[in-house]
Amino acid sequence: MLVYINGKFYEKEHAKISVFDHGFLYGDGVFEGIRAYNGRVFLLEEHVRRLFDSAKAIMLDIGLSKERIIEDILTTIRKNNLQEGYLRVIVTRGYGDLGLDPVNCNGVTVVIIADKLKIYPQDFYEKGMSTIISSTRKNNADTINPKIKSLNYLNNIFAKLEARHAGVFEAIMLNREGYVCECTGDNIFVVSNGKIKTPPTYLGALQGITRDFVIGLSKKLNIEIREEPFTQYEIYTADECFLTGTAAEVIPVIKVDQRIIGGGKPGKITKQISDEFKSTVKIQGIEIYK
Ligand code: PXG
Repeated sequence: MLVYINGKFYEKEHAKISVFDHGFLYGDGVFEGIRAYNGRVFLLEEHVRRLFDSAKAIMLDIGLSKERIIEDILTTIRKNNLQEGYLRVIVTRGYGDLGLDPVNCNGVTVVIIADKLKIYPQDFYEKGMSTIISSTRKNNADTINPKIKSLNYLNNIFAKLEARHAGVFEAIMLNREGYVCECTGDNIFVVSNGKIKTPPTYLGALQGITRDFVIGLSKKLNIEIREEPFTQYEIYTADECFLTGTAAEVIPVIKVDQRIIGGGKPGKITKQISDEFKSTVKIQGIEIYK
């Protein structure tokens, strides 16, 4: 495997960055997870746009154009001969000293990794997965805004630990007011009376690229979809629930805090969205080997 670090490629065992990198010392950086299917990179421009927005929000100058990063991402996949895979782009404030002050950093570190990632067992996609509602609340949007895809994931990791201790793989997170926001690494949707709802991101959620794509798919399929605040009650009493994410894709949820959702089976609308998603990803995206 060849890993990109600041414009050069290194074998996996030699792909290393300094322990003085502020991404490592302070989580001072941003990242993206991107997917390639069938020789195409899915929604690459959207991911790169969000990467630049996250960087701008933390006052980090990536020092490369969007076009350059897109080219470097494609080169990384080509060098690894992949048709399918998961890409991780990481940009940190770079090498500095042990002080917190970003002024002492020497520039940015840009890393691109092309690998495989499977976060949930295949079984979950067919039978649905169980989740819990975490007692860890989302970071408030006026602190580290969850819209920034930053390297500070501790909050989400607390909730993930809670999920694993409860014997499940994912946890739903609420904001301080008790509104449903998202999961540790996925956005959330509920279906009631044939209508889909997902929380508005201003409540404290990442503007998921898959989330936005699924909103578009629902409109295309003429299924009513709304961005609307709701509480855990609307999840417990929903007909269907599903999660979306670059790694997770579209995954049905059939149990939350021991409450069975719908009939305990992936719902009809979830299946419709998931099928449409699977067929679209194969034909849409920037061709890697043209
Ligand atoms: N919310 C959060 C907090 C995320 O980190 C999503 C939603 C889904 O967004 P996209 O744009 O991918 O549709 C994410 C992204 C993992 C893992 O190992 C998950 C993400 C990122 C990195 C690792 O589960 N999720």
